[in-house]
Parts: sequence; structure tokens; C-alpha cells
Amino acid sequence: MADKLFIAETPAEVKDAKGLHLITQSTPNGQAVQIYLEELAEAYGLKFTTTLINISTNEQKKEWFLRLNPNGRIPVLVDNSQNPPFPVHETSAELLYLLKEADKEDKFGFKDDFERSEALQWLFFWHGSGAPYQGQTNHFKKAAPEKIDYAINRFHNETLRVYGVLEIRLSGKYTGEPREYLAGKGKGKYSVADIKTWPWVKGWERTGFSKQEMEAFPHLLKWIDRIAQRPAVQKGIGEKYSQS
Ligand SMILES: N[C@@H](CCC(=O)N[C@@H](CS)C(=O)NCC(=O)O)C(=O)O
Repeated sequence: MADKLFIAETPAEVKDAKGLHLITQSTPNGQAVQIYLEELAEAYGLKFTTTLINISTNEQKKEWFLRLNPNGRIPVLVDNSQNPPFPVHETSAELLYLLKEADKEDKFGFKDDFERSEALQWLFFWHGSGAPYQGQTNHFKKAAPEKIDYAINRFHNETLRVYGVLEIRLSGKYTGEPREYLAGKGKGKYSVADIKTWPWVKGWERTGFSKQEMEAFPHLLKWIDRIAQRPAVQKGIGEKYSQS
């Protein structure tokens, strides 16, 4: 199997990695897995290596990459400690793989079934409804060759709507109990649900939302700042992952 996963064109650093290896670019999707790996490095001393690619050159559409992720998108996690090596694609699946394999004390997850279910609900919410809307907002505002007002407004408004859903959760609008993190009892606990969501929402200004629009989400803005303070988060979006 390993000889089918890797071919001559597969970068040596991917093939020869000893343990967990992340192929990434520091976009919001890439950053989610970068941050969790940095959190695990800090919490447990986890060792991992990385390959940074430049998606504007379409490296992710080459055969060596498609063998690891037929979807041709970053990030991809390859676990070379497995025999044969095991590739994981889709950010949330990568976070859950790391939670099971490398976060034995559930420091960024939950042992309690109901709390774990909450984390999955918010993880899936952002994977299915947040990231795609905000991604399309960026696309239609910045990358599309033609400015289509309907598409721009549709995704702009849908992204604001999902920010509003996060605000309901964090403000405790219907529970009377404000919370600091998306999942977990009481005020919640920082978990993979926050790690998945934060890299996108922190980029609200780049996506083109105004300060005035964001005033509707005071708890969400505080949550962005709270998570931004974490050293592993700063590392996970920092210099180590930037490309010249
Ligand atoms: N659902 C995927 C989305 C991954 C994705 O869209 N990655 C973007 C960067 S943020 C990418 O690789 N784009 C390059 C391309 O589409 O070719 C995930 O969660 O991993």
C-alpha cells in the first residue's frame, strides 16, 4: 500500500517523515490543523513535521498530492507512524484523528458523551455551514472574474447569519448563561470545535465585514480575542507557516 500512496514525485520530506506530517498552507483551513498540532506539541510534547505548499501553483492538483487526498485541497495529514502510512483529509476529520491518536487526555475534547456531542455539533456546524459560506464570500468578493451582486450578497448575508448563530451560543441568549467556548458544560472548554471555527471568524475584516456589522456580535468578538491570546494559536498562524 505504501508504494501506491507515495510515488517518485512525492516530496522526500513527506515520504520520509517519521510520524505525523502535515501538508498545508496557512489559510483558515490549514491553520485549524496547524493550531491543534501546536496545542498538542505544547500540551504533550507531540512531535510533527510539515510541508508548506503554494496552492496558487496548483501543487495540490498533482498526482502525488491526489494520492493522499483525491479532493486536491489542503490540509492533508499523513500519519507515517502507521504501517502502511495513513493519510487523512478534511480538516475536521484531521482534528478528530488527532484527538483520538494524540490527545489521550482529551485536553481539547471531552470524555463525557454529551459534551463530546456538543463539540461534534459545533465542529460540523462550522465545517458544513461556516467555512463554505465564508469561503464563498471571499471567492465572490475577491477572486471571481465577474462581480455578481446576487452571489456576493447571498454569501455575505449567510456568513453574517452563521456569525449570529455563534453569537446566540456564546451569549447564552436562550440559556441565560453566557459561555467562553462553544462546547462543554457551564462556560464551556476550549476544544476542537473552537479550533476549527476560530481561524475563519478571526478573518472577518479580510472577508469584508464592517465594524458596524460586527457590533451585533459582542460575545463572538470577545471569543476571537480570548482564543487569539493562546501561545499555540499564535504559533499555529505564525512565522513558521508563512512562505516567502
Ligand atoms: N472541506 C475541506 C476544504 C479544504 C479547502 O477548501 N482548502 C483550500 C484552502 S483553504 C484549498 O486547498 N484550495 C485550493 C484549491 O481549491 O485548489 C477541508 O475542510 O479540509
